Amino acid sequence: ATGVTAAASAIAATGGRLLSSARSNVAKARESLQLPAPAEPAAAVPAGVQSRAAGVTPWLTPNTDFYRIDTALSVPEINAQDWELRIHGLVDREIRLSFQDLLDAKLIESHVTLTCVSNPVGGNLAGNAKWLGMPIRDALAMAGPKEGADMVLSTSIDGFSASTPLEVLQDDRDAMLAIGMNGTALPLEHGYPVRMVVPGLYGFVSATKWVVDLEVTRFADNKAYWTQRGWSERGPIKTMARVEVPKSFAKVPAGRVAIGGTAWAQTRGITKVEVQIDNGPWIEATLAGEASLISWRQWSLDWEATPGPHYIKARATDGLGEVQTDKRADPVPDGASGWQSLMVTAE
Ligand SMILES: Nc1nc2c(c(=O)[nH]1)N[C@H]1C(S)=C(S)[C@@H](COP(=O)(O)O)O[C@H]1N2
Ligand SMILES: [Mo]
Repeated sequence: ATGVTAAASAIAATGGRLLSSARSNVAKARESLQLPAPAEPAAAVPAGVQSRAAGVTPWLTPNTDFYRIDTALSVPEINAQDWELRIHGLVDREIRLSFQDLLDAKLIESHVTLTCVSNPVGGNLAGNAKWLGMPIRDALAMAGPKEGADMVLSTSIDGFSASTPLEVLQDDRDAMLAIGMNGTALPLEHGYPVRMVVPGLYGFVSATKWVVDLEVTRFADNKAYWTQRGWSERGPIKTMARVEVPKSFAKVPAGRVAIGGTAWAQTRGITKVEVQIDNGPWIEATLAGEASLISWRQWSLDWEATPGPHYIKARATDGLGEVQTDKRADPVPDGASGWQSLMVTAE
């Protein structure tokens, strides 16, 4: 038994060394990677997308500040030369795409806000970046999905999987096999060399990092990683208004106080944000500029604070006219809901 243990740990040690030298090579290759220009550049971002309230998160999230959520104990290290995406299942012909195939494809670029289903109301598991990639619909068209398929199960090199409705990957919403993030190759921890980005769906059902396999299948036949663990099989993003300034329990000077934050309802867009002070009437906030329906929208409101404690609530209305629900729900199984509510003291 001792011999077996020793042999096993010797293999583990060698594996560890190989892994760490490969790691630095992958990181180096990533840094020297030249991204191609998109055939379809991102729409210009209009002026004024940033909230006028000081202290609100930047409209474009820098890669280093982008939230990270995954099950990976160590970040997968994939050599772009070795990377391959297999597309199979209910398709006319199974295909394999190399990284070079992606570099040679007609790439699109788009600002998309990613959101995690685990984000509590008011939380910061959301980020907005400019992504560069190959439209997933183009890759799927090469394989030819068969009649009756309604889902694509995407799997990462480390065994995570996500179930995404096939129609969402075929419509015009810019779902992509992304290779670039804010003008650089994907950071290793955000899925290098290739990840999925699907506007409008929470990450757990769409945003597979280090993606290596797309199986065209049916919801009735396959369950993704988190669905097997009690989460929903589908995950459209819920409309959410977040208050970022002032902070909960902050002390603010009495007088004019700037309230501000970010709201999102990807694919539907945000048409209104309202703020309620001390259970008074709902007051319409000033919306910052809108870049698109698939990235978040910021807002601000000037408020005359009288001395004492105050309660602030916020809610958003989406592009379909739906007011954000006040019904509280936990993140499990398909995303938190309810209005954010905070207390501040003016003095
Ligand atoms: N391979 C892999 N991809 C993954 C996950 C994961 O655990 N493993 N988590 C998903 C979840 S839950 C989210 S919210 C997004 C987060 O992407 P980010 O870390 O780039 O922000 O990645 C998705 N893709
Ligand atoms: Mo997530």
